[in-house]
Amino acid sequence: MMQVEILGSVTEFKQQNGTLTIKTAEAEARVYLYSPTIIRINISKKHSEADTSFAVIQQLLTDFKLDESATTIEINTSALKLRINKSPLRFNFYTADSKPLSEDDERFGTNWQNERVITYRKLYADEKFIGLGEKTGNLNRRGTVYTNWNTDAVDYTLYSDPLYKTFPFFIGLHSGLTYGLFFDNTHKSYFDFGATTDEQMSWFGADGGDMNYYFFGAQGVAKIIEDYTWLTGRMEMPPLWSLGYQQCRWSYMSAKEVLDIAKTFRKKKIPADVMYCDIDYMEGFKIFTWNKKTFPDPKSMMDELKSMGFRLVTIVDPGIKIEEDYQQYNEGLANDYFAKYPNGENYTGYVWPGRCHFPDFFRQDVREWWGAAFTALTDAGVDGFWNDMNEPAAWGQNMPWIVKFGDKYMPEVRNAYGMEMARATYDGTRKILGNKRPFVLTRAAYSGTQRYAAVWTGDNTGTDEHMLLGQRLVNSLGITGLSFTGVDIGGFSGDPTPELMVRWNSLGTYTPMFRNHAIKGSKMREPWQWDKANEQIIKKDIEQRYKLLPYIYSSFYQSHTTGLPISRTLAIYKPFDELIYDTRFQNQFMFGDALLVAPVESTKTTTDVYLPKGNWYRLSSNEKYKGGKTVNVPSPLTDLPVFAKAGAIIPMQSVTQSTADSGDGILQIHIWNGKEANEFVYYEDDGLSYDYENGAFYKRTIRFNPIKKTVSLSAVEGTFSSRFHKVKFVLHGFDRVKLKNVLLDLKDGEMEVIF
Ligand code: MIG
Repeated sequence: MMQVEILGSVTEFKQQNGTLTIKTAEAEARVYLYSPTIIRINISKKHSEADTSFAVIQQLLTDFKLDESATTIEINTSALKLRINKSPLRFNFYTADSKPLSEDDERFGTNWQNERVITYRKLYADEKFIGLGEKTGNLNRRGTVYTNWNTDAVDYTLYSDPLYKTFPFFIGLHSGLTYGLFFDNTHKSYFDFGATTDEQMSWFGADGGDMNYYFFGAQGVAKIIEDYTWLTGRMEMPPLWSLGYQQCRWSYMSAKEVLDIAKTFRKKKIPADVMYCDIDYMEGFKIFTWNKKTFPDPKSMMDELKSMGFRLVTIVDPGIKIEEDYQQYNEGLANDYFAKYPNGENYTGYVWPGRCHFPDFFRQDVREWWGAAFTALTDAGVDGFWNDMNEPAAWGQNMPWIVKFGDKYMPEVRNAYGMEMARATYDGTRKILGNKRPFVLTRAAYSGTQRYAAVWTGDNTGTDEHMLLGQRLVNSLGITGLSFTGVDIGGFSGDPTPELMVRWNSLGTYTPMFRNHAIKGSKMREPWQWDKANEQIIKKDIEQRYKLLPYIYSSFYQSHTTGLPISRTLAIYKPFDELIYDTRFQNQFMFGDALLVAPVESTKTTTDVYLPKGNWYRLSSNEKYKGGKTVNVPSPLTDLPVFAKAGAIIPMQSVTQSTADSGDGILQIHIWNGKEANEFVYYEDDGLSYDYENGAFYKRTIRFNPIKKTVSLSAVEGTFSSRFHKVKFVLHGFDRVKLKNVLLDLKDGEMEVIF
């Protein structure tokens, strides 16, 4: 019979070295403070000696004050109150002025069923939940259950769970208050947001490990994301080229085909930056090899691509083919680098190359070995690395649970395997490329993966519903610290209609990673495969992406410094506005600070959009809308509904053919009329190197002041010289302005113009 143990009364407690230790007959709880808004609780029957985390990169504070009474122990910070009830041991969080944020269920709190550990929490009547990253379903997760178990979710549906990634982090919203909770546990884990409890409780737990969670008490969704990404890390500045248009396919079968596609982009003057090689560039799917027949001279292919301003991203899978003369196999075998059964035999599973062993990415020496092998690709000039199949996937899905990674069994750390592969890839290629930024893309991930890689949402399908779902996945990934995200534009499986392809590309303009990809055997997907008229619309969408790059790059800088995502669910701004959770509007998002995007099916030529309070301008027409209500707007295929917020400041440029193209040197600063002053941090650097870490950036604040009727640029910070030498102010929605399309020299000192 299952052994159930519920936390009972405190028998003793002590505070030492920043740790409050509390004992009961069942377990030991440890409480740590990370900041005034972040408290960690770790409850375990048997604490492991090494307190390690894949996700967390911050240290605890060594000192905090306790207030004790006969029945409670309290930790009070400037922002947060943790009241610990002694009998039985329960953990209840409040704001500093004692408003409940999140409380244990009095009856069950934290408990165990054998190794499984669960915490039951009180559910508030108006409580909503957002988060968990890449999860299907609605923006508001109330009333649903989810499992985290990284899975190769081939042909996933609108309801599939789990998918590829694990982010055990959610934000709760109730009574006008916000809190966050990160359950840092890589075992198979579960979240129930009040689905099964007669509206009494929410709960979360895992098949094993500790009840180890971080509680975030900051007020405001954006603040909680800032805290969560402070704890688990933020993305680096991406290579600028990875923000351009990316053309992928399973597979471009030869160097000739890759080059032909790249040439066609240039011939047709459709901007693009990135080509991809999927698994067929390899010799028999052997990682770190090139097929000698179809890719006879990778270096000269790369030279030609580079001369056209293209970069290449190549795929790598974890499975290492068992084949005698294959270097990776031999080295892995000789050095014992593969995942094993407990008797020491290497685990064998089937994937693309046939029988394979799997690197044990949990070991530092294995990660270094893997990372160093990328010279096979970088020597030719590749600087983008796509990590697929790292859930890990093997035909038939699960590896036997008795396989070991490092000193752990598969079920204990499965959810972090993909992250550790991405880490190995990132660390290795960063080292090889010297001062150049690698681009790493991964399918599986765990909290914190944003430090190493961008992610995409795997094998979606070419339907309108999947396009909308994809947007929710991207928006939700943004809540969990993953800012650099994308979906297969057009849908991986199934052939989209031309209309859907067009619409999806226009949404791609406003997706952090703009990448077109499709399954083997599907209709070709490049922009010119959809008839002349459609090609022109797609071209315009891609051009729009390139015009917006100064704004997008600055938004990535914002994410790099604050953790705020690029694509932001409206729940970040208006968490207590009921309408944003309405299933008609839940896919809408802010793209950066200034733009509201309303994804809409390809079949609809008009659509309802919810515009939050304030004034808005349709980006395509400058038509003005009063917010705080739903509006019905035209949504023809040529014009995705996108709105600039009143007062918006958006730096743009003229169309370029790639990010390697230096353009016309004119920075356009677009401003939409508004009653309130606004500012935007403009950021630029070389887009390629790590010199920005040593001050080689170009940063200035753009200010709009409607009272003084001025637009100004603060003096330049940083040592980098902008690639722009002129500035043009473009004003939208103003009745009469003096300043009209004046071209000024871009000076480093403070600049101010009156309009
Ligand atoms: O078993 O490399 O999600 O993007 O094109 C399929 C081939 C393996 C799955 C990836 C997809 C990729 C495909 N891969």
